Amino acid sequence: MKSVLIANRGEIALRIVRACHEEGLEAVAVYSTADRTAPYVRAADRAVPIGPAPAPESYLVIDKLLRAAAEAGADAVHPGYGFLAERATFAEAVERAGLLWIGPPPAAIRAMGDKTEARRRMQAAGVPIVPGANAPITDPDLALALAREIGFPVMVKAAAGGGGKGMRLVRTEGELSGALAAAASEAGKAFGDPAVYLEKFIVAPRHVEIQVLADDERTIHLGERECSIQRRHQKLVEEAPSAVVTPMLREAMGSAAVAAARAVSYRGAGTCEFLLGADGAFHFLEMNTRIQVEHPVTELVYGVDLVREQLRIAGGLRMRVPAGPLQPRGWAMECRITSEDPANGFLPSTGRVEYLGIPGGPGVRWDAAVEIGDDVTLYYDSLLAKLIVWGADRRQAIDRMRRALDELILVGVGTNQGFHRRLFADPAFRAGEIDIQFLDRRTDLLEPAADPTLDRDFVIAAALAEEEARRVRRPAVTDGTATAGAEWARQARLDALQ
Ligand code: MV4
Repeated sequence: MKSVLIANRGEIALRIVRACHEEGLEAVAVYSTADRTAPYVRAADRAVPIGPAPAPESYLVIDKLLRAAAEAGADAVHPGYGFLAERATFAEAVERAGLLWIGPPPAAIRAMGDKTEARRRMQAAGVPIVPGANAPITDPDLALALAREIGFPVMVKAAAGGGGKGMRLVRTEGELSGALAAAASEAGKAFGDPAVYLEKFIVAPRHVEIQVLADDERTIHLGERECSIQRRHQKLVEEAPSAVVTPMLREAMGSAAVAAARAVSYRGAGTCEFLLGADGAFHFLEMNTRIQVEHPVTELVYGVDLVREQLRIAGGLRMRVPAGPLQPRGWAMECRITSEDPANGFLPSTGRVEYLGIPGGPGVRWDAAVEIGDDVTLYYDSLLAKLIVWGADRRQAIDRMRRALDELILVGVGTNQGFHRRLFADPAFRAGEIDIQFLDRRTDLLEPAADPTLDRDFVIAAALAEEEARRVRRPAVTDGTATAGAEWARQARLDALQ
């Protein structure tokens, strides 16, 4: 392996470019017209245009990606997350083209993508699953009999699902047949497969997931990530370790995740999602067969570069993780900074990043998709950046995140920065009293609040934008606005491309 085509964009594409360079590999970016001047494109050694902004005409077109790999002489493909990362057909097409697939075997992707097959395989491997059906259910009478057996409330889920689509909560017998029909119809539309099945509904659990890593010799786990702070199935904050996972529970969940990975002959990096009940019982939900957005918090507490290990494993090398039991060191937390403004009902906001003040200092990592002058559009997901901190313990990580959130200045696009500030100041969150319903209870944290720092930020931003204009060796900005500074920065990059 000498050259890696990155079939993705944004912060994860830049993350992969950096890992390639540390491994001595060439990085090939692909970009749509909307991403021509993006940071990940400039960081790559080569960049190949793959078409217009809409992802179905660029980042999701397998032929274009394979042609770009051939054109650039790449010999491997890293899919990142989202887009085509969990499409077994893409992995197979990559391998058929004679390229190395930097991901799990296509058969493992396929087995975990079918939720009832995954349940059967997990049960056979001794992985605790949520009580329920292990095959799709069509007959409402059989469904009722099963629901009575496992006890209400139950959940109807799409067999081809994941991430919350085609899911219905059923509290009473009378609601069951309607929910089966509704979920099947939604699943048919969303996944092209109307098959649904039943599970017992777990009340107010935490979402705790285990990172696994497998090479040709070993399958290991790198502990848990706590991902309960989410809204409408979009994670907003993740941390490692979890405040409620003891070393004993970590080993129990870790062993289950390793058994899950072995059961499908897994290779590379993957994640087993579990629901962790208030009683300490845990249940396998699904396995994500890709690198995840929140992988940095695991990297910081285990001292492992997960993307470099993915590259090594795909190249047939052994992972560089010491043998023997590993312990998390300290505490890491991540805030997803998105272009979703609570002041605007959490609708995706657009605009130009007029000024960006990036948090720094000890223990702070900034994995970003955007920089000053970039336009935020509605073509892709709303993730602008991940603000990640490490501290010696949870309290110090929280203090550091609050300091970093105070340093962050992002002018021009509405973001959820204010929400993160309120969350990290909240006594219940600080005490670790969270579960997947936390934000349903605490809608007060989602309310837009008058932010007294905003005016100050804007003044600072305008001044600093002028400095940015000077840094890129442009004539002095005369009107003193952030907009002008951003425009100079953007123009400087476009000029450099001529
Ligand atoms: C559940 C559940 C409770 N009981 N299954 C949501 C997304 C999909 N991956 C599975 N999901 C859930 N499955 C049973 N049997 C609650 C959820 C759930 C959830 C899970 C993880 C993180 C956030 C969540 C938010 C709402 C519901």
